[in-house]
Amino acid sequence: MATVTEQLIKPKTKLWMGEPLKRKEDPRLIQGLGKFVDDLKLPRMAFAAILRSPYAHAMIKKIDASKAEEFPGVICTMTGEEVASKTDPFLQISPPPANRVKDYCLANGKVHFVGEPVVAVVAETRAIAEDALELIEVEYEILDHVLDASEALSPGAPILHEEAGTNLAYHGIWNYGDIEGATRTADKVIRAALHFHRFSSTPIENNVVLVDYDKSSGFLTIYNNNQMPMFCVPWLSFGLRFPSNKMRLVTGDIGGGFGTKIISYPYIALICLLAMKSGRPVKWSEDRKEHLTAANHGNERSFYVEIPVLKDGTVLGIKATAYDDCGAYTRYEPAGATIWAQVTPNVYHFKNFRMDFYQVMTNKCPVGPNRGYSRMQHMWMIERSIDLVAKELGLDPADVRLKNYIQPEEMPYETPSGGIYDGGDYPEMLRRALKLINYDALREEQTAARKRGRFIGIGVSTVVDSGTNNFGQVKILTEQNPFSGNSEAARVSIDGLGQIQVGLGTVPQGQGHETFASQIVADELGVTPDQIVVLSGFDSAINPYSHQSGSYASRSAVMGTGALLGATAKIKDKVARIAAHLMHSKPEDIEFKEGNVVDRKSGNKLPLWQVANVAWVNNTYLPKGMEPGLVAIHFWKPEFALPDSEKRHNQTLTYSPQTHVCVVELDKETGKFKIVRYAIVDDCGNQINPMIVEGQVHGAAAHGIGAAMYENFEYGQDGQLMSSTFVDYLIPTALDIPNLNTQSFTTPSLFAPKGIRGVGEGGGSPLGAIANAVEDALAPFGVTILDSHQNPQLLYQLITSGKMTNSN
Ligand code: MCN
Repeated sequence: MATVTEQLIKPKTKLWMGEPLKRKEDPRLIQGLGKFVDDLKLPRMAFAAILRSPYAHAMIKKIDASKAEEFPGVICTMTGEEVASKTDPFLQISPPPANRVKDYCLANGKVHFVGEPVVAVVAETRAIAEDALELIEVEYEILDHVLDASEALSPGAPILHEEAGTNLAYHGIWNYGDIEGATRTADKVIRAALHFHRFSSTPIENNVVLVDYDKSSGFLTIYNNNQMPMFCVPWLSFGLRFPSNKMRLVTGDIGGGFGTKIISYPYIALICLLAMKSGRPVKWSEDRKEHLTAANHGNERSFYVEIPVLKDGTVLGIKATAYDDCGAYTRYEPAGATIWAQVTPNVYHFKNFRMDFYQVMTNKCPVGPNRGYSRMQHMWMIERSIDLVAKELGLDPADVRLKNYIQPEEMPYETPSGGIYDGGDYPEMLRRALKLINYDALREEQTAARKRGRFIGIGVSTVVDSGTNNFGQVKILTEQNPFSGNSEAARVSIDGLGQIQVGLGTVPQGQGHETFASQIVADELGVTPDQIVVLSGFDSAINPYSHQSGSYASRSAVMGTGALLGATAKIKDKVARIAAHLMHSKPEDIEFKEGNVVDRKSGNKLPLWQVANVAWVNNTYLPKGMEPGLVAIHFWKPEFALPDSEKRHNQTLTYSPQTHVCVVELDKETGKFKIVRYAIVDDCGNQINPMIVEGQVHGAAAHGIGAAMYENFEYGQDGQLMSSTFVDYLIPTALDIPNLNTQSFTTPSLFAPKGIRGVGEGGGSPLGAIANAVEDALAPFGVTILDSHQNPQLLYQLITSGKMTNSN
């Protein structure tokens, strides 16, 4: 092991940013040394289990938990009635009347979807708690239910929440340019009814909560795997009537989140109540069926689209009505009812745009953020529309894209809704992606193959995905919403031995934040990344944070870097002042190089650790009046504005394009298809760690491929979720993911620190590329793809029945 001094004098020959360093996290994770919440065992720990609604919509007439309470090993039970007497409904961010919805952590008087928590049991073991659930008698009066967003708005539809008096969560109109004029002057208007299906993310680790209530101090320590823990504190604090300054939130390693762990606050609140009631630390670990049935799904959305076009393929605009199904409670919604606007009009130039957006509650699992949250639905709709235009006009879909792309010289480009794209060269990305699959030769091969009865399809999709959202968007819903902008925190310290430690608020779930943070700080302090310890996980008692901290919205690389640069700048400023004092030079002449602080004029230098030693313990050498210590915290925020009266504002800081080209071969005898080639060109601006970026591009692609080909939450007429286990809810294995031919293309962000853009979500691009490829393969059959889920059974029916679309 190298001594501190040896480590610090390692020569730095290059910038660490941009190096494909192996991830610091991986040795621990691949050796099984990661610490997840479920690994924690506290003395006297008890276990919770949850009885859930078997019905989509029903009144709870009576609950008798007495037999469960008498069951040996059971400590206590809790019903919705008790919850309602001890807590307030969770804060709603919808406008009235939907904000009157009463959302408690257990159903109170009524259930609204299959899987809604009804009664909780705490017992000595998980098995006892689960067995005791079977002893609870609940009498229900079944009500009519509604599973479709449009139907839920029709007169006479069952109302889910009487207190709101409507199933409408939000309705808004976005209207820019002159879409009616565009429609009048168009050579053609193409119309389609498109449906984006319900799916979600399936992190390897489900939700887990462990709560320890210390009666003597009144502190609640909440161990959980929420990916935005400090954001949920206000919800918990108001709901539980519990002071936020007595809550400590701790996450360890998190086994993936992908958005689904943004809103687990009803469960967190429930376990807090159970810990307080039982006087014991209580742990609850969600099982897979619970996760699939009742955690949260992605937004399901139907679109009625009109696209006015010129004969040469110029898209003049898009007019659409959208019905978004947010399930039984709004929770994080209706944020998704505005967030799509971040990336409309995707990468295209059209200025005329009208969107009539309805978000509606139905008797299905509530939705929540899910990788590509609310934007991928829209970009899928736009990418499908572009292909419909090409088909209708007999043009090549790649040419239609090239004709309509925003051009690099127009950057920064302002979209109709006020988004300011921060750079990019979409035409060049497409050219590169097409080259990766040898597009021209492939088109010839396709024609020849068709003659031999082989059906090859090529699908292109270009998306621009937002990173670092502006929460000001929720002011569109109601100005009362008490949050806007975005912010992140970092702490950098150099201790008296010269050892560097970094704390971040970003709460990673596998994205490699320890690694990227080390690279950024190493460059600033003139040391090597292995000399920097970045705290893993998150602990509100230790890590710095803002209430917007967390890993979501592909923000951590940008926001984390902003905060890290601020904190290191403060540290460097102090080190420079101390060093200048010691070397009789000027702070502005001090440089950080190879573990030393160097006076660039005289060439004199001091090891960084010696300056740190003076800062902490040898402090009589400090400049007169200087505070000892070397610790700096910085809060960083982008300069975001609020929406204007027409909902215009820059909704996110970075806009990362990705172009995917998918080639499928489809078997007309079965409707099954396989991906035979897949190319991706991504641009996330300057990369901190290209290896992590490539991993993220692969991960997001796998996610989208799974969604397009396998994953689908299907409900039966009775409101039961039919795909509630991995037997029915298919997720791809590594073997199902084709070889991904990836290439990075870099145009630095014009606005973000160090020219970085987000990369973590990928924009759901495979959904568009695969739908377009399948339709292209089926061109000889005249089939139009109107659904985002490509189910071979339905495709086979289309081929054989002469029906022309796969819409439901
Ligand atoms: N990075 C980089 N250079 C850039 C941009 C990013 O090197 N220009 C690297 C950084 O190491 C960073 C990683 O890529 O840690 C992802 O960066 P970023 O796009 O900022 O995304 P976040 O770290 O904020 O992670 C959130 C994002 C989202 S929104 C989802 S959903 C998602 C995703 O990350 N969930 C994930 N990727 C995931 N990966 C894993 N393993 N697990 C999840 O739950």
